[in-house]
Amino acid sequence: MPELFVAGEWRSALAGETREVVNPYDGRTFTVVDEAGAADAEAAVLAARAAFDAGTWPSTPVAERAALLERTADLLQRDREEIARTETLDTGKTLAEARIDVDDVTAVFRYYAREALVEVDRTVDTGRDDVLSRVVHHPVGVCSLIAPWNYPLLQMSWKVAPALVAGNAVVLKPSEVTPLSTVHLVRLLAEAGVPDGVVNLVLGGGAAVGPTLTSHPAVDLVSFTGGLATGRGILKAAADTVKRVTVELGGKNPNIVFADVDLEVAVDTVLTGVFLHSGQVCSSGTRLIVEESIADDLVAGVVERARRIRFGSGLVDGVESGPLVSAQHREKVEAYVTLGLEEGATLLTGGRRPDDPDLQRGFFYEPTVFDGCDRSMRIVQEETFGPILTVERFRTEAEAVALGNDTTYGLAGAVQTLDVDRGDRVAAALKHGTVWINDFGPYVPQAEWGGQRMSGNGRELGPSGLAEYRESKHVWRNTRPAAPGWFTGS
Ligand code: TXE
Repeated sequence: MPELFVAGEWRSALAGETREVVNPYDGRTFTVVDEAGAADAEAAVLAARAAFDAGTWPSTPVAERAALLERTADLLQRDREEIARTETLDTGKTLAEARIDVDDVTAVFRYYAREALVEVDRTVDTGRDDVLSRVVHHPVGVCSLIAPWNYPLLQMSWKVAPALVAGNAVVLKPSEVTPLSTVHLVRLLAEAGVPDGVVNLVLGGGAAVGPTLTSHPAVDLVSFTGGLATGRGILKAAADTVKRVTVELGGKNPNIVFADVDLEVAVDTVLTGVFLHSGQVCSSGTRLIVEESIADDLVAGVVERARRIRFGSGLVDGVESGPLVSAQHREKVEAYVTLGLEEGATLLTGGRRPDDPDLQRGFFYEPTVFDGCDRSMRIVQEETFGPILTVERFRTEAEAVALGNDTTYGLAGAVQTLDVDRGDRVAAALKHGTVWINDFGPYVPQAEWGGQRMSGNGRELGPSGLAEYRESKHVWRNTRPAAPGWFTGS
């Protein structure tokens, strides 16, 4: 069955092109998918435009649109194992993580099914008894939803669930590296009864289909999650037609640890924060900022645990970490390790591919810890998106906060301390879109997610994540029309 979905029809690419999808565990091609080009992207955009302008979806009662999300959530759970397996094959993550992803995606669909029913239209008191004034909301229109490869289905769900329930028509563009779970999702949306043209899917390289999705005049909104350089290009591409744009561009996230913590808990929190999914997480806790008096002990604990992380196929029980997503991405991570060494950081562990003969075909990389880092280093400032922890030390709370904010990014950060007041003070001072106190990583669909500064614009999740997909309109009704009488001509 072909994998592009346009105007309610599964199609092959117009130019007949295909792409091999590689399993990062063994470097083997495990399936081939259709590869869209610019003409397919244009067809998808026009199908969405037609569905939005002439179709019934934008005016369908919100309760019916919410019901479609609920049905999709049920179908996601029906196919949970199959989708999780697909995600593991495609990304290399463990099946346990992939199952959690499917459950989180389901929760996002259910959350927006409920949240959409919350009344946001309102009556305005103008101070005049001859006027009825209301602020009402409409869907924005045609939305291009562009997702990355680290959480393919999860990040797409943060976009597609609110976009649909708000009444928009969408074009989905998953990463060319990990397209399969999104194909499955679109099949489920079709099965759940989404009208033709309301959901369209193009697979393909960003350079080939991206410009159409981000600059076509028929597109009203672009929501993008991915790298900073690509995000900048998208903001420019969307500027000519002044589209609404939301971008989530990753981070360089500090994990600040004070000396009063329980050391074992802190070691585990730091380890999970940075090495989960091999650090391929936009909110990964890649920057350890630790109080000097416990730094040696904490770092020694992290190094010891990092060396024991069990690698392998994500499909095998007991495996704790998979490979990096692609050969190309591993090269990027390796280049950062080389840079770290050149910059004078001290390599405590990792910094290499594992020796295990069973792992040689895949894109594995050992968890890496660099001590002796400082904020002038690029390894401390730039997003490596790999299993690399840098260690900086501090003496005072003010110094810790200054270090935590010394980044051009602002996606997430954390503070570990048993002093409640200090936890609150540091959380208040950190300029990041999410701050965890005594934790690292959790999120819920009800709470906004997004970046400050160069981590991006706009928010996903929570009520704000729905508001992105709604236009507001002020409707002023004069109930006793009378001549304004402004110009008398005399
Ligand atoms: O991402 P890209 P890449 C970071 C991470 C990583 C770097 C590059 O540091 O090493 O970004 O990763 C589509 N118009 N993050 O190259 O290119 C592309 O096809 C429209 C952070 O894989 O940003 C894919 O669907 N779309 C991050 C999506 O953009 C374009 C998650 C993301 O790809 C396009 C992943 C274009 N011109 C990587 N070019 C996070 N914030 O979580 C590409 N795309």
